[in-house]
Amino acid sequence: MRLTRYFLPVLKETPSEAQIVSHRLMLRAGMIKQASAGIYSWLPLGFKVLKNIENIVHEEQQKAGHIPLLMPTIQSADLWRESGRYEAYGEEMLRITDRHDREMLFGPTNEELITDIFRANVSSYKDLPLTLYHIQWKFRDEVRPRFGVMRGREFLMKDGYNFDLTREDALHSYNRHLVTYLRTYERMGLQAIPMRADSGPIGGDDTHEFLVLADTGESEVFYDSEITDLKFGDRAIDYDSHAECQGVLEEFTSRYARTDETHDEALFAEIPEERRRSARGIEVGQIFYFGTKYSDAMGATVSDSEGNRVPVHMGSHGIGVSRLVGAIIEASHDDKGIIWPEGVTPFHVGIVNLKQGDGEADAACESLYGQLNAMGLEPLYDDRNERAGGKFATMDLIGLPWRITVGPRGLKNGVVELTSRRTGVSEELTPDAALAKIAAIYGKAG
Ligand code: 5CA
Repeated sequence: MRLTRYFLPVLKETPSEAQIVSHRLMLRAGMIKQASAGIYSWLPLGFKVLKNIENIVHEEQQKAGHIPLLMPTIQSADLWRESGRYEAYGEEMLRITDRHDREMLFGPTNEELITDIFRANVSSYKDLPLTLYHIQWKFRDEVRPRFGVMRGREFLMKDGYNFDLTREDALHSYNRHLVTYLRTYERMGLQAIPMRADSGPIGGDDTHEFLVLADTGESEVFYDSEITDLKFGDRAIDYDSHAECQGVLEEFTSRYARTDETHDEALFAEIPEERRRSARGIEVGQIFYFGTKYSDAMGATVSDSEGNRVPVHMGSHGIGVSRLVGAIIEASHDDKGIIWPEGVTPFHVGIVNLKQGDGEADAACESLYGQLNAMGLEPLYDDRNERAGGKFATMDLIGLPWRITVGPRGLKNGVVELTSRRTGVSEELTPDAALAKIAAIYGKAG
């Protein structure tokens, strides 16, 4: 993409309404625009990051055998009456009436809708296990929408639902989701710690929230510092193996880590003092096992191997897709702007032409731009007639992890400059060597 042909409305001034750094940077970098309280338009740069996050979520879910579908945003109130949640959900639910006076709602979550799909189509234990998920907009009429996309009213969520014959199988589904979540967050450059939490309006006893530690987080958390040394990494996992998934759950949840809702001072005191930590965290996901709560209420049964009708065991599992954009920025920025992890960056590399209109500089930039595109990478070429300082400031603000700077002086010696946004370290390299290095970073053939 050439910057002169893109739509990147960066702001020079720091917006006064934004209280936390991710909100400020998302507005300044032209990623979002508020449409009304807690509701945002995703401008091109923000939309690209959102899509990258969605793609990682899709890939990791499908590796575990979970099946994507798409349910609507608007749901019928009748289904929610069946589960008993229509009244119980309270003020957070946006209730709508259509022209025939039928009561509808903008879905805050989808347990009812998915259970209805299940009961209409599945009737035998032979069709289990089954996990269906989607990535869809939700609406929760939060009392205090704030911090930009972190606590929105309209927000994008991945929500997945498992259907199993037995409690044991459903707990395996729970564990399997935990593994997929660890992998998903790590691919986004995040450490998200599973913590024992409270299940709230979704219900059930088994639930973990995934928290990214950050001073601006809305949750208060307590944990054993040893937990921050754990990494899933690129180890192989057999998602069908109950023992392997259970092993990962034990590894990642056996140390003390709880949100304030379930915090237990006495247990916490048993950890050696130097390892006790209290901090703040951003909740980027939550997994639930709630057994037969919805299948009992809504009659979602299957026949077991002896022909008896039994209610299915279920759980639901959510990732805050739009919140993650803010969470990643909270975890990765400096005073100049955003620093995107390679896994989610909106463009792989920026090209800065120090002297637009100089024949050699223009030709070198065009050549780099063409070759990067040919490799299947997306460069952002700053081809504006701007001062170098302005171009650097824009690149630093929007946070591309790598920048190639091209100027007549370097070209005389046959070199360009390759700079890491994270470390600030620059190297002088031939254009070919710079391309080879970028190709290697992103796993492309140079
Ligand atoms: N049905 C279950 C799981 S599918 C569910 O709704 N879980 S949840 O309530 O925990 O939401 C899942 C994730 O969505 C949360 O962990 C959080 O990351 C994100 N989320 C929840 N509310 C908001 C909000 N108001 N703004 C942005 N993200 C949110």
